[in-house]
Amino acid sequence: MSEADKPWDAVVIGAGFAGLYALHALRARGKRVLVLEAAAGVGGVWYWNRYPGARCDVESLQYSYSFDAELEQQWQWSERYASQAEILRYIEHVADRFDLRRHIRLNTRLVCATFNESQDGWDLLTDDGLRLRAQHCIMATGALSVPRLPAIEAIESFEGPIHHTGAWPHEGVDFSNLRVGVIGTGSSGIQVIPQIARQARQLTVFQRTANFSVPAWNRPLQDQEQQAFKAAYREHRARAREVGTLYEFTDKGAFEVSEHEREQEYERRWNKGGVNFVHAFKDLSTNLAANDTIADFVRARIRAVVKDEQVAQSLCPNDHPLGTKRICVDTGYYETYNRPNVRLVDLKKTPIERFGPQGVRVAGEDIALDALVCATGYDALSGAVLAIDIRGRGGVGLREKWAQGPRTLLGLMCAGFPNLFMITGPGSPSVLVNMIVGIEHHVQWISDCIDHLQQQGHRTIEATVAAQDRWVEHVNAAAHRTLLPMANSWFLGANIPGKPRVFMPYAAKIGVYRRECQEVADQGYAGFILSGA
Ligand code: N01
Repeated sequence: MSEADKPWDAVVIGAGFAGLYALHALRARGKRVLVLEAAAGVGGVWYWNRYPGARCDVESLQYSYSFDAELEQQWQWSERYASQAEILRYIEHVADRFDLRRHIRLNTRLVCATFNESQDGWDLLTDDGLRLRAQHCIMATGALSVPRLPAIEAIESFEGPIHHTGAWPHEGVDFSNLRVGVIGTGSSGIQVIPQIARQARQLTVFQRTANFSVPAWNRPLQDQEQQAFKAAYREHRARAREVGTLYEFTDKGAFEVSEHEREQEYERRWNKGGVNFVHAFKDLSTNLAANDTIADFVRARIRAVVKDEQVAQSLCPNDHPLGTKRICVDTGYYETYNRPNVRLVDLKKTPIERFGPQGVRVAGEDIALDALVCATGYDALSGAVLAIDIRGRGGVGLREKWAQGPRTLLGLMCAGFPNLFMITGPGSPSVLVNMIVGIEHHVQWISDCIDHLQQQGHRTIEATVAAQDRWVEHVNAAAHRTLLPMANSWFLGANIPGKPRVFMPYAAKIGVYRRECQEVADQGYAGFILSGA
């Protein structure tokens, strides 16, 4: 067999933060690795999400790789929260700096992966007919990478352009002088709405569920603060491996302080900005009465900003506790509704009846639109993996195995699918923590595991059904100790009609989870079968 025909030690699917680091880490350990990426460039979600206002709500100094001390010292972030363009520049820099591009095949979508039982490896087929064999297949496909358009009556008959925030045209979109509709008020909608409002002649926002949003107070990073943070990077990174993101955590419950102190604390955090706000008291995510106090604070803020009382009322979330849907972070979101060219349509009161060529009909009124923006989210967490026809032992499909919701061991592997790893898969903390912290942990665990298999002369590793069942129960129990399952969120698959409702991320501190993963490895991969000398 020529070198070219040799199976890859690993084929990684996706060239976002996860795929790039997996390539780097495995290659550094002497493995033959190839990355397949459907897009024409690296970057994953940061390649696709080019909508105006797109930026990360984890502070830039934390939302970055920790694996290379020189990289983290040398890269200069310009703002407290990095824009999509800056994050993409960083990812491209990483791809060049570590010479990753020569092992990335762009414009290549994996369509089918079949476990070959006689070879103990994966046979892969791409959309352009390329066939590959890999001993290990690593899904770095992202938690929020399958955009979802809304299923609204006759939407296809609309004659204007329809843009999804998660697949934004690279050349940008000029909304000047247009009548624009935006459907969706999650993190993407809340970021894009103020930007479009500044350009469009008329903006109509179609809101199904009001979300809680806190101000970002984004600003340029001062050299001094950047240097100070970088001087303590090792300590910061170590702490992030325990807690995910470096928020100000507290041991105090919301009712252990007076009402006045509680309000002052909310006020202080609101004025600092960002997701830190939701960590004001330790019981806000577990005690509904405590949660009501912070939710009331935000509702009062909305009423104070939005001048039209009815609009303010519609913007006040009232059907889920704060934080049970991903909290949004905004710049001037609520203020946007005071603009004369912005209108809110509350779909709870007046649902969309149907689209037509020129716009949309709502409660008997035709609203003319020149362009439509769908900030309608993703088939989250399991969607990207299930988009590939994956067949494990006996030709059984993953879609069949996950028909009642995703089942994994540690969010890393799935029984019946040997040597198939997922980075930040369902059943791991994934989207509940700083994604890059979760990604780096998984890549290291997977790399150690593959090394271990090779050193011990094993060809396969596979989760046992019993261990997987225990893990699924454990993940479910962790979610139910919190208020998280109370919202119809994408964490639960509730945004996709017909998707089984299972709380997918593991709601434990990442430090706890890391120790659980380490214990499994230390016990010779307890709960997994290692076989095939
Ligand atoms: O998507 P979403 P997103 N008719 O699913 C509405 C990350 N992110 O792209 O709530 C009308 O949250 C839907 O309504 P409802 C972050 O983790 C981060 O905004 O289902 N409306 C909802 O309002 C985030 O959580 C950043 O009732 C419809 C919206 O569309 C995740 O990505 C920035 C509808 C979808 O909200 C996803 O955020 C952006 C319909 N048929 C994203 N279907 C930052 O770091 C859906 N909706 C800042």
